[in-house]
Amino acid sequence: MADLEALRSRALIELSAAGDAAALDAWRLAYLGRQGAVTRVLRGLGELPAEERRAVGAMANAMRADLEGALAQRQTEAENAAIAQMEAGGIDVTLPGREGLVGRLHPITQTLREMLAALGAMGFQVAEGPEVEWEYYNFDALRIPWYHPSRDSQDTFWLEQKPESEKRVLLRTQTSPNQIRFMEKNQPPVRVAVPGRVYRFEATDATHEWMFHQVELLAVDEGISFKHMKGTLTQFARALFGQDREVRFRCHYFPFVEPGAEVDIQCGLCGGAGCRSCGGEGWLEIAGAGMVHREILENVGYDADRYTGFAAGFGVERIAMLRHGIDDIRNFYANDLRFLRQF
Ligand code: YSA
Repeated sequence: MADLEALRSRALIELSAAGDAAALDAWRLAYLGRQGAVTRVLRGLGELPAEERRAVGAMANAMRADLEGALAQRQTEAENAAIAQMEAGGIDVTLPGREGLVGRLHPITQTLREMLAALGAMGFQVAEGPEVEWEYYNFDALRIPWYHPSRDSQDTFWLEQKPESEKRVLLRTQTSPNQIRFMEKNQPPVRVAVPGRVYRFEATDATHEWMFHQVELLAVDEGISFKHMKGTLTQFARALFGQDREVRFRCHYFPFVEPGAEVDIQCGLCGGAGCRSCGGEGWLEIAGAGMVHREILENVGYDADRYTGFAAGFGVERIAMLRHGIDDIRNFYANDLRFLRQF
């Protein structure tokens, strides 16, 4: 019993010296833990003669209860001291904690991925091409020579070059140069989708940005006709907008296709009746498309008597706007978290 008394006073002295949570926990393990000194005494009670066991047992149990109480009190004191120290250092511990910021995919990245997933399911592989492009691939190889009026519709960011350089470099105005790049390196059959940023030196408004994204589609094989193009593009549009949405094709001129078309989707807000969002038209343009011009197939070395193909270029921002009911394209790149957090 004298040993117990000595153990108790040693434990209390050490407890009063333990100043922080870590030291208090070490003390708890040393005395009250499974291998702690007090626990060992209690476990050894069975070895004592019966007449001593009762008195020593009562004393040891009382000691354990006292030490547990003393520990709880010291823990509260240590916590209060830690809080006081933080407050003295200018930290207000009553403020609610800060919520961690969780990142998310930009709505254009989300839309782009959904478009590529739908195209992947239809058998298109994905390829990429450079944003800084030769004038040749962006224009000339697509039958748009320097004097061609359709260059005007794609005002261009030209890159500064040394005066002696003969070949001019630009920021691509469309993803169509990748039709040429892909066909130069691959033989038919071709089914490829090329996503990417494009740049046009034009004033921005609710539906026009100077930097936006396109997804280019190209399919070349034996026997491909306009009906394959209509079927594929209609199925793709319905995968994005729902099976009930009407898709229409309007004649349009692009120098690198013959015949060419623009692809419209029925306005989801008015169902085709005409409203503010579709400019009263009832339809919204989502892509340019057409049958790849024979000369283009020949220039990349394909046998144009054997192979035919179709191509299309979709505007990703316009598709994201239609899917989410967004009325101004500039929202995507204003970096306003209130807008971006909605997706
Ligand atoms: C046409 C025929 C093909 O066989 C293949 C592709 C094409 C598309 C062609 N290369 C092209 O760029 N046509 S386009 O100038 O009409 O743009 C295609 C789509 O990009 C448009 O339907 C529109 O959705 C989007 N777009 C065009 N200018 C934009 C824009 N999106 C945002 N801001 C702009 N300034």
